[in-house]
Amino acid sequence: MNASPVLSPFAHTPETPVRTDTSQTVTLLIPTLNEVVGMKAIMPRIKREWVDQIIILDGGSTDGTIEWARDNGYFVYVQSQPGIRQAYNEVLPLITGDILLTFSPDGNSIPELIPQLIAKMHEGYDMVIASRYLGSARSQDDDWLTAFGNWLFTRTVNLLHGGCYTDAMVIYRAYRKQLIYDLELDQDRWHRTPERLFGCRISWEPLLSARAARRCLRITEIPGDEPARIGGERKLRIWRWGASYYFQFWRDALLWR
Ligand SMILES: Nc1nc2c(ncn2[C@@H]2O[C@H](COP(=O)(O)OP(=O)(O)OP(=O)(O)O)[C@@H](O)[C@H]2O)c(=O)[nH]1
Ligand SMILES: [Mg+2]
Repeated sequence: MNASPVLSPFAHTPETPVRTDTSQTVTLLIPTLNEVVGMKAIMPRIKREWVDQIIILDGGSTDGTIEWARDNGYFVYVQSQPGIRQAYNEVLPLITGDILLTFSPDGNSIPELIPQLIAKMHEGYDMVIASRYLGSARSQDDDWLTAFGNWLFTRTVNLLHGGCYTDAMVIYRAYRKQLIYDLELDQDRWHRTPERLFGCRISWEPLLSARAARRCLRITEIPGDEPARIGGERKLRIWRWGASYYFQFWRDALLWR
């Protein structure tokens, strides 16, 4: 029996695209920081022909992640500055795809959803999110605090920036690379103050969600369970990152055009 399709909360917006354009190329970007256990389990499930380019973006792993990836034929870029946003910025010139698909190899992202994300992008969306909370999708990685935080931040983005997200925070998503420039995600000035205030380095997915909604871009979500992390250690610094993202949401609501 076929399950009925889960409609994205964005599905009824006037911007819903209908065309299918498969000419846009795709780069799969996989950030890693000591994730060799996850890499060994997850990477064999990714078919290389699904995408046009795969980049392993490493933060200086010392557990054999880099060696394993290179031995298995993956291109690895090792960042020189700490922080995941800094890593994204460094690797930008090497990204050849029109579409960027960010993926966590720690077991949290289900590889088999990659073709669905790409197919949705080819329908003409600017961003497609693999939501952990859409329909029957669930996170097995959440504890009560991250579950509450993800709910609160997603609600905040929806209220302040006019989004319809069920998951504004997840890394597992595809978007047009051009959005990085159009939404000024690559500009240090939008991240510097919260990073200094709260003493951390943040990523840019939450700001991308807020600004894409604010600009009324063509956004949709598909349901994507989040299995538990495999091996390695959590890098997320809940309080510092949370405070930084909250700061960004409110500042954007007041200042960002
Ligand atoms: N290159 C690089 N990768 C990083 C950095 N910090 C985290 N990552 C990797 O980014 C991927 C996504 O991390 P997240 O899922 O956001 O963080 P996490 O530590 O897994 O935390 P939870 O998923 O909440 O358990 C993982 O493969 C991490 O190893 C970094 O500074 N540089
Ligand atoms: Mg993770």
